[in-house]
Amino acid sequence: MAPPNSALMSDLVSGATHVPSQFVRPEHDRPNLDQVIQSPDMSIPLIDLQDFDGSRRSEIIKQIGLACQDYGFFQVKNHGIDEAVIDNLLAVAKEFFHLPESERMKVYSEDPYKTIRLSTSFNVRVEEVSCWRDYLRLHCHPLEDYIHEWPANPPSFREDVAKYCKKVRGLAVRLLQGISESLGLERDYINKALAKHGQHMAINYYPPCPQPELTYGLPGHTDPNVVTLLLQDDVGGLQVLKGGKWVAVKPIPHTFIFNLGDQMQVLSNDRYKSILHRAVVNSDKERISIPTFYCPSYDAVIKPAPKLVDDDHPALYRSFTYGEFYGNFWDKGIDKKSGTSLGMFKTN
Ligand SMILES: O=C(O)CCC(=O)C(=O)O
Repeated sequence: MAPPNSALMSDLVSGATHVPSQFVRPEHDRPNLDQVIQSPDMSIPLIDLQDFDGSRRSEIIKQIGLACQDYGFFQVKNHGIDEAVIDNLLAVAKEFFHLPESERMKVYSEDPYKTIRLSTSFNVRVEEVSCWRDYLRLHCHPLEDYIHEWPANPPSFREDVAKYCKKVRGLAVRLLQGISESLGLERDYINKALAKHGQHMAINYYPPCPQPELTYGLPGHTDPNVVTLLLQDDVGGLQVLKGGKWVAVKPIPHTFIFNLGDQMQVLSNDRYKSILHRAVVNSDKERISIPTFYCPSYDAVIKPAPKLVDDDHPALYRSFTYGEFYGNFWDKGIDKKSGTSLGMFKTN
């Protein structure tokens, strides 16, 4: 075992045969893994983006609209991002988490407002039970403002991550156009509502866990941003709440999982919802997942799209800046969230 003063959970629990008490969830808040729906037929829709910018656009927009309405989650294939870009990112991410502790700790911080930081759990400053996760969080847009802060080790880290970030940003912008159209809004309505845009990435590292039924990689939460594009390796662990039941999302290589965040719920005036999801761990294998949180810039004013507000559909949220929302999200901590963090922004 590593010395008990290791800040990162992967160092603290290395070689552990039991889950240390700070990671054990109270009995009413455990994953109940035997009740999770594992059937691929019950999982989230898989949308083929082939010819999205051509002959299949209206068909795909219909599929996106249905998936947003019924699930808040979907997967995409034929998205146009090269497999090598994805494989290189997953490889360099794993390499980073296998560096010696002293090397990784160079970017450690518990301050959620830092634009680059390696940390552990969710927000160690406010939570009572820890999550079985370490994570590296990077701001990625505009790239030239942040890339110099990123780890210089592994040597290809900056190049591999930057290539991926640029491609994923392109995909996010295209999908946001599709979502705008699915809501009957102008194609660029949502992209314009995000002002200068923000893009954050987390590289989540979940080591194997001797007692996965006692803890979470991440407990149920919604994402604070507008949309998330999640890349996961081949291990699996993401579960999505559907009809009151947790449904496992089996990894499909080189696809992305796309989910709506709290800002989309506001912009769409609740036509689309931000859905609870969680990450569970397993006893055999380490797991990497890499969400890209696509977001408004902090100064963007978020409110329901005027076209989606009328006498029958009054505005359900007041206007607020994303900066106001985001500070509240981190300060609350993930355990205290029941559903979204949107309560204080509702009109009644
Ligand atoms: O690891 C996963 O599959 C989910 C990650 C996630 O929900 C997050 O980082 O917010």
